[in-house]
Amino acid sequence: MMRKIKNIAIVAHVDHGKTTLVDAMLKQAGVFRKNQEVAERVMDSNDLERERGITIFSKNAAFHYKDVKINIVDTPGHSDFGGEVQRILKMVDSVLLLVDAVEGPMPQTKYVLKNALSLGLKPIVVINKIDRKGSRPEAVLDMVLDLFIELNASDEQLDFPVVYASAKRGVAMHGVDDESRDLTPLLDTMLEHVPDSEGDLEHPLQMLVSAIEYDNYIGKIGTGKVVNGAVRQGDEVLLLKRSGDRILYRVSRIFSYEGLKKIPVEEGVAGDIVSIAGLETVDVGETIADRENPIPLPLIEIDEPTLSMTFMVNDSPFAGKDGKYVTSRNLWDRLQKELQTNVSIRVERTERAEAFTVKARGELQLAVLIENMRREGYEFQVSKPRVIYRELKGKRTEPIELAVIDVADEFAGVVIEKLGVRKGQMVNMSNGNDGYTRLEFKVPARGLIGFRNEFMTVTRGTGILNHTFYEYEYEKGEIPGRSRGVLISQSKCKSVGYALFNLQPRGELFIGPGVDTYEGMIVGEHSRDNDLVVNVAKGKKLTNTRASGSDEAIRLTPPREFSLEQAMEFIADDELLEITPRHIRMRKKILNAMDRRKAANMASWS
Ligand SMILES: Nc1nc2c(ncn2[C@@H]2O[C@H](COP(=O)(O)OP(=O)(O)OP(=O)(O)O)[C@@H](O)[C@H]2O)c(=O)[nH]1
Ligand SMILES: [Mg+2]
Repeated sequence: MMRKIKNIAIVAHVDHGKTTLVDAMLKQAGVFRKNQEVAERVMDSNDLERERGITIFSKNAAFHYKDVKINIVDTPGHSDFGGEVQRILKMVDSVLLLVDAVEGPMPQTKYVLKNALSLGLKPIVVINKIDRKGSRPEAVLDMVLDLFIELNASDEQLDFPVVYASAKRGVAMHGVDDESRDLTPLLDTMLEHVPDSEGDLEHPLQMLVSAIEYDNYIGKIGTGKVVNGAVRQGDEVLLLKRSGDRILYRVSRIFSYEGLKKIPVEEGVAGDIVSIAGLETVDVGETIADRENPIPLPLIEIDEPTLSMTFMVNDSPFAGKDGKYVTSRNLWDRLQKELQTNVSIRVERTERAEAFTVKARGELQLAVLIENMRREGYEFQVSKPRVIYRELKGKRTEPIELAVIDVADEFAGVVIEKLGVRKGQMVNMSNGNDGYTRLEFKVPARGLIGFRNEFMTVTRGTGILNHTFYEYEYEKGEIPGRSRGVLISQSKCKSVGYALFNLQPRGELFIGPGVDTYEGMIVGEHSRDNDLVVNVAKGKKLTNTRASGSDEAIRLTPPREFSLEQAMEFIADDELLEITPRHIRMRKKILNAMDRRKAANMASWS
């Protein structure tokens, strides 16, 4: 007899507890051996995921509950990866919509719910983190209901089951005040409400590829749901490409999911989620079909990128000091390799042989690529990210984001003012709990680049800013860039504490003593709006041979540190980020001060 299968994705805003809930399910379903050491958030297995504490790639797992095989897909909550969630939804029969019992629905909750509803899925709502201080499950449930209504849910969809949970404690219940020791109420709700994944076994094979990965030994692997029919190892199948091409391949391996593992199997049958190797050119959204009777499934649309950045060979005076891969050929090949598995980015050549354009859905997506590359030993430079404009009826349109902001009441005014300058339009304002105000804005993506630093300053680090792509609209007019200039090193030298001390009144420094700098390298932010060239090595008259930087007499303010994303947002159009395995430096595009002045003059004449 065929086993029943149910395919479910967990979707939510970032950090609402998806991966933690999958942990708890797998544990309680007996996927791990007794006493086995299991890392927290075991599905976040990638290095960057563990460091950042967020999910970047969606992942499959499977467990058995009361004779049903449940394929569960953990998805990323950050808005840059929304496109991935959109694709994953095509391989499941229902979703668990998680909502944080304190925060309530957030921009990405809306995005994933909108997509799930439009595919006709009937979500199960899970109000999570009810153990948190400030938890307000009833109010949050009301907000979720409003969201369903706003998104035009059908009557059937509106009639959603609700489960309350603490993923962290591994408990779930039907009523907020019910006693519970485990996730049984949630699992039972899943069995009852998620339709069985059925397909027609007699029908010719149709499998929709929703995700791809690359394995060094077996090559490209496509993962997705077998919608109809069956596929066996060694079968010849037709790959129906997005381009319309049809290519014959032999299936070399098939895997099904058990726990966290991919298990080699002889065949994949209708209803199950499987991974298939042997189709060298397989891509997301394409159909793997029967060779005699190929019938394509509807293609999966892929969101167009909204942000672009130039990646170029490192030509700073320190080029080649720590990188293993430094040539334009290395850079191009690595970017091409990225395209193999990352469907939402684009890579283009530019008129310069050593520079390439990389387009993506957001800054985090670009930052993840950059971070991975520097870990692999690449050295290169990138420009400030720019939004991608589009034409509509002969006029320019630009990407608009929907931003949701939670701030203490006293900061609401200044945040509204700052976003006004950035052409933000307030669409909603409401009082949350505990003296917090929630503000909702439609704001050009262009206006948000670089805003986070400022936002953190004006809210003294207490504000929460979330945003997600909303739509393209006609261009909103000029938005001012960085309001201050930078401090620039005048020559190749090692910084000296005494010199830095004397520079402190000029602005905020980004380096401490003993740092190698070069002419044109940015070492701080000027307190005025113009750039200033400074000498970071000007020592006191050396009367004895005291080591630089160890002067006890001077007190240096700790330098401002930047994360990669902060640095990407900070730089201006005439500046670059130099990325090496060991350093991230900011620099002027034109390193020499005289040359910069000449270039500026030329620009003002033309
Ligand atoms: N108090 C409390 N904390 C929770 C609960 N569930 C998750 N968390 C915490 O919330 C944080 C985020 O949890 P994750 O499971 O990584 O959230 P996620 O939805 O997978 O996040 P992304 O994949 O990045 O979108 C972690 O610090 C968890 O420990 C819960 O039920 N109660
Ligand atoms: Mg996660």
